[in-house]
Amino acid sequence: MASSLQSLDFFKNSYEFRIAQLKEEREKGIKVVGTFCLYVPDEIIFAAGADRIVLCGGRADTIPLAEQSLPRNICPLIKSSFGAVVDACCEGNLACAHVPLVDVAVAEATCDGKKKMYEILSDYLPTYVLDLPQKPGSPEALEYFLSELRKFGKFMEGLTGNVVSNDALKREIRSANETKRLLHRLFGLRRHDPPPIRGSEVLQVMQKQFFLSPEQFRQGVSQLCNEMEHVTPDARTGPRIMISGCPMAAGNTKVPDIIEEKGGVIVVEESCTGTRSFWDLVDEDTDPWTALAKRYLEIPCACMTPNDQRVARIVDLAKQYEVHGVVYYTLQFCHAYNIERLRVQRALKKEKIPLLAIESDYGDSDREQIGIRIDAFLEMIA
Ligand code: BJ8
Repeated sequence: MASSLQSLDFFKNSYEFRIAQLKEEREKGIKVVGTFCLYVPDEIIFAAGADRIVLCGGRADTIPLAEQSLPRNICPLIKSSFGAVVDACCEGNLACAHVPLVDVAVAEATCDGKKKMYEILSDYLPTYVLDLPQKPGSPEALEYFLSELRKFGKFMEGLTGNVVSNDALKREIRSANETKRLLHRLFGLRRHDPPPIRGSEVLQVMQKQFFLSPEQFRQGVSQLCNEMEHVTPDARTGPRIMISGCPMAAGNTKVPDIIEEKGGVIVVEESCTGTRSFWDLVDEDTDPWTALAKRYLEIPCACMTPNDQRVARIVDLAKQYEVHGVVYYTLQFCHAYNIERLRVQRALKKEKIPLLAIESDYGDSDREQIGIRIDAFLEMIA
């Protein structure tokens, strides 16, 4: 489906210029960090004078190579991310052009699959693992995470030779908050009925959030918002849908595509390629390290326990965006999001908001079956 929003071309055509920019930076000696997760603060990376690029895999074609080393029955995001690195390092096929540009991968201790994959990844790529408290609400968690962030700051100083000063950190916090405010503007426009942009289009934008530089990303989002404020939206009359669950890394658009093909109108995503990345801002008026630690511990990721804030956020978003139903999306073998579904489902049931659970991988073999289930769901909630 061709979009009427011209500003989306900026994101579609951004790949080559961003890769060229990173190559140039490396030639000048600027270090580039690869990341896999929202818990790794960009603010610290940029404050150290480095750049960053996302390494999360959303493509199916890197999975067979990964399965030569990893079990088949683990999450496709883990396999795809790993396969892209191995491919680039060993086969020279460069399935992921990001990998050769990266000096170090900064990973994070989230789910078991990722943690164990990172151990093997370090055979191919220098890998630093940021530890995370698993009970973010406990009194000791903030202190521990603060010490982890400071350690990471020291690591970045060693990598780049630059000091991570409080001033630089505050500057990067303000910059990241500016991006978050812009995304609030974009998502605010989606509350309209009908919304001026499709969910699959927003996903393409959000997949570029940790690929482009902050300035480039803001430029694109700002142009897009300006255009959205003036276009007459295409008539979209189907049920308003929220997607909630696992992130959809670049290359993975299957479920939103099917929802829209079937006539659903996606108005918001509660995921790391949706609201989770930008909903909460970092306090700009306090010690920057503490402010970062507090904000990052608030990320409502299912790897944490308990994760009440996610359940509350989903209900709140469902009301704010006046959704008729929630498609709960789990990547195959992601136990954290899969198990947490029950609590989400119960909370939504109290509000009389129906939920459809979809568990899928990066293959196409279940497309038809997912289509049938989504069709039935949309019919039920229409
Ligand atoms: S903050 S959601 S990006 S950990 S890899 S947990 S899908 S089994 S990606 Fe994530 Fe950070 Fe949390 Fe977001 Fe499940 Fe797969 Fe693990 Fe995954």
